Amino acid sequence: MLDLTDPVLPGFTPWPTELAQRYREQNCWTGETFADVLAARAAAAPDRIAVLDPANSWTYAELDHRSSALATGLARLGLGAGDRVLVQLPNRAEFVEVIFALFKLGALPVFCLPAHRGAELVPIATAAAATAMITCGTHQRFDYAALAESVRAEVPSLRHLLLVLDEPGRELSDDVHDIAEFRDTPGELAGPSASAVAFLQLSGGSTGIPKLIARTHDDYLYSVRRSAEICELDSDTVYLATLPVAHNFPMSSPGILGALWAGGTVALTPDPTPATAFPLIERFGVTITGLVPPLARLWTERAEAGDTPDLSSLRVVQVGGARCQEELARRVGPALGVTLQQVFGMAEGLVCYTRLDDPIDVVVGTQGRPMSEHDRIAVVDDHGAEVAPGATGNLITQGPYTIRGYYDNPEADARSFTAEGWYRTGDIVSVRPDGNLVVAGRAGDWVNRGGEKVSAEELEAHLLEHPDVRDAVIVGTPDPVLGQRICAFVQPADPAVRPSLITVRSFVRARGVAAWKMPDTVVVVDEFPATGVGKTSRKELRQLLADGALGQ
Ligand code: OOB
Repeated sequence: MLDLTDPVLPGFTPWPTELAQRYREQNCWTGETFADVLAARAAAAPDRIAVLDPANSWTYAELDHRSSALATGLARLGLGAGDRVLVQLPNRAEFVEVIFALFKLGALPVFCLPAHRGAELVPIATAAAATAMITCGTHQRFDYAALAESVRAEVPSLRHLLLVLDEPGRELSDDVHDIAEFRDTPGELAGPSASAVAFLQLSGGSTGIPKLIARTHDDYLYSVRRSAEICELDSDTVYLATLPVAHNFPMSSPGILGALWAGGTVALTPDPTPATAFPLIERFGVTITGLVPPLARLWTERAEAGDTPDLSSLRVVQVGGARCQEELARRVGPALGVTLQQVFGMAEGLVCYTRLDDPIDVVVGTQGRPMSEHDRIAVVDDHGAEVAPGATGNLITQGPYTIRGYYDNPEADARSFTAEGWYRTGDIVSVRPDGNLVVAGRAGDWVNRGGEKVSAEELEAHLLEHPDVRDAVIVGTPDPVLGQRICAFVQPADPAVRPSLITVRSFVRARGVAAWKMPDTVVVVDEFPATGVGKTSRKELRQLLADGALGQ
C-alpha cells in the first residue's frame, strides 16, 4: 500500500511544479476527486437516476452507497491505495459501481477493453504490476472468467480475481470471488488526494501492446468538466455509453463521467448495433451518445432506411476516434435528427470538439478545436520546426490534462515527448484560420509510392463518392521497385456488386486525381477488421496483405 498523502506514484511523470501551480491558480485543477463529485451529486439530488442499463436503475444515493459498500469489502480483501486493478467489463451498470469503489479506495483501475485477450492483458497486467482483476462471467458467448484465470496464471502479482456475475450456479474455484460477497456495510474510507493518480488508461496506439497512461483526479476532472460544458450537459442529460465504456471517449469526452459531473444520467448498452441501441434510446430517453465512424455509418444507414424506434430524444451524436469523412458527416445529422459533433481526442490528453453552434462547414469539414484555452498545440515539420500557418504537419501538444510521459516507460517517452515535454501525437493536421483542426491522418498512413506521397485519407474520400462503395481504406503494400504500392480495400454498398480495379481507377481518374495516386490493387471485402473500440484497423488490413491472406 502506498502512503495516501503521497500523490506521486513511482513511474508517473508529474507536470513541472510551476505548471502544476499555474493550473491550480487558473482553477483548472480544483482539488476535487471523483469520489467528491459523486458524493456532492448524491447529497444534492439523492433520488435522481444516475445509472441505467437493461437490468438496473440506480439513483445517485444508490450508486454512492453501492460503491462505498464495495470499496469497504475490497479493503477487507486487502486491496488499498495505489493497488492496480485490471477492470475488463462490458457496458453494464456494475462498471460504474466498480470504478467508483476503486476510486474511493485510492486503488487504480486499469481500463481494459472487452476485446483484449491474453496477448494484450498479460503485458498490461505485468507492466502495471496489477494485484487484482475484476471481470465478468460469460458475455456475448465469450468466457471472460476463463480468460482472466489464464492471465493470472502468467502474472505472479495478480492475486485476486473478482467476477461480476449474473449466472447463478456458476462454479467458481476457491480463490475466485463473486463481487456480491464484497458489498459490505460502508466503513470509513480515507480517500486519495486529488493530485494522486486515479487510474491507468491504455494508449490507443496502432502498433504493439498498449502503453499505460496515468491520469490524476485533478487533470482528468478538468477535462471532464470542460467537456460537459462544451457539450452543454445538465441534469436532464441522458448519455448513452455505446462504445466500450473503458475507452477514453465514452468515459470522459464528455462520456459517463461528464454525465455524472453534470448530475445527469448514464445509460449503457451491452452492444452498439442499432438493433440493440435504438430501442434503448427510446426506452431511456437518451439525449447524447458518441460513436466511431464505422458505427456512425451503420446507425446512419439504418436510420435512412426508416422504420426505427422513436429516436426523437436524441439531440447530439458525437463522432470521433478516427477521421469522419465529410461524405458521412453530412448524412449523420439529417438521418438521426441530431446535431453532429466531431471529437478528435486521445487517451494521452488533448481533446478537440466542434461546438454545438458551429456553422455546418466547420461541423462536417473539421475535427474541431481544443477544449481548453490552456491547451497548447503546435504543428511542426519532421525536424521539429513550426510550419507556416495553415500548412500540414505533425501535431504536438501540452496542457493541463495532457500527460508528460507514459507510465514507467522511458523508451516510449523518448519517442513520444519532446525535451520540453510536448506530446507528439503522431497525427498529421493543419489548423485553419478559425482555429479548427483538420486531421489528415496518422504519420504512418501515407503511402510512399516511389517517392510520391499519397494521403490515404484523401484517396479514401474520392472512393467514397462512388455509388458502389460503402467504405474504403487505403494502405501501402511493399513493392520491390517502388517501395510501396497503393492497395484500396473496398466494402461494397451491395455485396453483389463488387467494384473492379478498372472501375475504381477510371472513377478516380475522372475526378481529376493525379495518375500516380491511382490504386494499384483493389481488394473487395465485406467487413473491415476493427480495433477494440471499433475503429477500422489499418494495421490488421496491412497484416492481412502481408500474410497473403487475401490472395494478393
Ligand atoms: C481516441 O483516443 P485513442 O487514444 O484511442 O486514439 C487517439 C488517436 C489520435 O491520436 C488520432 O490518431 C485518432 O485516434 N483520432 C482521430 C480522431 N479522434 C481520434 N483521427 C481523426 N479524427 C478524429 N476525430 O480515439 C479518443 C479519445 C477521446 C475522445 C475521442 C477519441
